[in-house]
Amino acid sequence: MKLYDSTLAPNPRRVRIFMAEKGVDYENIQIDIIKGDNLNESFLSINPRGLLPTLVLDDGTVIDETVAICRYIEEMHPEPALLGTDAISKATIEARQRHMEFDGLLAAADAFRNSFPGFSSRGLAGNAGSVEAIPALAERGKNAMVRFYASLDAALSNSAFVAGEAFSIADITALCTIDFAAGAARVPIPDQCSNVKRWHADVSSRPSAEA
Ligand SMILES: N[C@@H](CCC(=O)N[C@@H](CS)C(=O)NCC(=O)O)C(=O)O
Repeated sequence: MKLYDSTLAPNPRRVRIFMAEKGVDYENIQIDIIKGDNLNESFLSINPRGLLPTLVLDDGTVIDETVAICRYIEEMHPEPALLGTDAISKATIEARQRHMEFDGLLAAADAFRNSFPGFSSRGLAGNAGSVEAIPALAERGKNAMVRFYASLDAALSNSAFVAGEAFSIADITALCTIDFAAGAARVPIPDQCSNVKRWHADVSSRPSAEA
C-alpha cells in the first residue's frame, strides 16, 4: 500500500506513528503541501479533497481521513491495540482522541494557517479554492492552545497517558498536535505544564516518534 504523506504536516504524522507502533510497512510518497502539490491534478485524481494523509491499498481502494486509515490498520494489525480493547477503553480512547483533535489540533491549525504568509489565500486546507486567511483566527487558535495545554496538564496529573494507563491513538494525536503547535504555530508547552512536559518527554522517547 501507498501512503501519500507530508513530513511538514501533523495529520500524516499521526498515521506514520500509528504504522510505526504496529511495525507496518508501506510505500511513502511525499507531497509538498507548501508548494501546493496536493492541489495538482495528479493528486486530486487520487483524492479530490486534496488532503493528506491518503492511503491507497494494493487493490486501488483509497482511504482518506487519519482516523479512518488508523481504523483500517488496527483491523488488519490488531497488535498492539491503539484504539482500545473493550467497550469502555474503546469509548474512552475515542472521546480523548476527539478532545485532542477538536480542542488542540484544530486550534494549532488555525494558529498556523492564518498567520503563515504562504497560506494567505489558502485559509482552508485542501481543495477549497481561494480563501483568505483571517488573522483573528490565528490569535484565537493560540489562545485556544493555551487552554488546551492547561486542560491536558490537569488530565495528565493522574494518568500516565492521555486516555488512561495505556498508550493509544489519543497520545499520537496529542503528540503531533503539540509538536506542530510548538514548531509551526509557535505555541510551545507553557513552563508551568509540568505534567504535559513529563508525558511529552515520555512519548517522544518512543521509537515511533521519529516517524
Ligand atoms: N480531517 C482530515 C484533515 C486532513 C488535513 O487537513 N490535512 C492537511 C495536512 S495536516 C492537508 O492535507 N493540508 C493541505 C493544505 O493545506 O492544502 C484528516 O484527519 O485526515
